[in-house]
Amino acid sequence: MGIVFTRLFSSLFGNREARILVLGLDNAGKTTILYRMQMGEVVSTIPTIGFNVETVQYNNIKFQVWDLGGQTSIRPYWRCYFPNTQAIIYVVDSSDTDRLVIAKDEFHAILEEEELKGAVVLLFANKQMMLL
Ligand SMILES: Nc1nc2c(ncn2[C@@H]2O[C@H](COP(=O)(O)OP(=O)(O)O)[C@@H](O)[C@H]2O)c(=O)[nH]1
Ligand SMILES: [Mg+2]
Repeated sequence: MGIVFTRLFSSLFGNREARILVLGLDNAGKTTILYRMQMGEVVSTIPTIGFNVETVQYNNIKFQVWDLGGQTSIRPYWRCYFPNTQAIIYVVDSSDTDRLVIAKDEFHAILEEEELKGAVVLLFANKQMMLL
């Protein structure tokens, strides 16, 4: 999987600095996806802002992960991470039917962000096997 991503990302971004945000509700499977990509060490930090951010730097591409939902008060601080964002991977836990509406609302809120208007969006429906 790592090699596939390497080829894909190098063809997409070349040598430019780029950022990919991996977003979704807590428990959606974001951290698991990062580890599956095996692109390096996942570093977890809590900036003074107060939400947990996981980062993997892979060549010129920085993957940053955080959980959406919950505290609306910290929302303005997300914007620190928006500049230079080329892509958003939005992860939904398909089996978490109780929170699908919240996941949808958060997704729409992200799409409304002015600074993310030019970003490519991948919607990743995770844990679908659990629905069978
Ligand atoms: N069945 C199944 N469970 C998953 C999958 N991806 C993640 N999980 C589980 O879902 C839980 C939350 O995953 P995590 O990556 O920590 O979610 P995050 O909060 O979005 O970072 C963990 O118990 C994972 O083992 C998946 O594709 N299928
Ligand atoms: Mg996580």
